[in-house]
Amino acid sequence: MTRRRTLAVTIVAVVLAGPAVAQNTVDIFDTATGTERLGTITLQEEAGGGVRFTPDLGDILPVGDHGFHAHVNPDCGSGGQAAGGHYDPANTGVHEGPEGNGHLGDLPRLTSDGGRVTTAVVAPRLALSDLYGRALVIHEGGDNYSDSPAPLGGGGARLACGVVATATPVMPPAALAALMALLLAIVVHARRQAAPAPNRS
Ligand SMILES: [Cu+2]
Repeated sequence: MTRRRTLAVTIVAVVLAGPAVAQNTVDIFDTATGTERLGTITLQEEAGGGVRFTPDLGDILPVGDHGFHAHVNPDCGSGGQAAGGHYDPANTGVHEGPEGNGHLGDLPRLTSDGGRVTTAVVAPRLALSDLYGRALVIHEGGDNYSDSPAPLGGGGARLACGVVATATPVMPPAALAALMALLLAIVVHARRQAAPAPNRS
């Protein structure tokens, strides 16, 4: 195979493998014990912007809506209180829900029918990188996306919590292999170019 052909095949492989899709799976724990794992929430960046949260949680949440937010600190200790307040990098100081202009950490409510909680929700204003090094908190009550009549949507106690690791976005193995091959091809090409060309005088 010629060098040009190798390079072309490699580029096609990279394109076919697709862009690196950032994804992260967060273990969610009962704040009462801090150690009982209740399931997971998988985070995935949406192609058009925003982050999709796909829960896979046991029947631990009472039937109904539950406030769900990104809190500032990557710490679920002290019954979830160590997570601190809602993630609010612009210091808006207001709770307006996922579509509003308040806390960036205001996520869509999760809903439990008493069985497993598996319905995904999408927070349109977030990027996955906003969530690294934060905590996801699920509250006992619902969330009216307002500070009235109760602050922070009125969700009350912090039932469940999980820390989003500070991690590098995952690149699919196929894309990683293709990228390595491309880099190798570029290095080989550059070395051959650098070699003295015969009969050039
Ligand atoms: Cu919260």
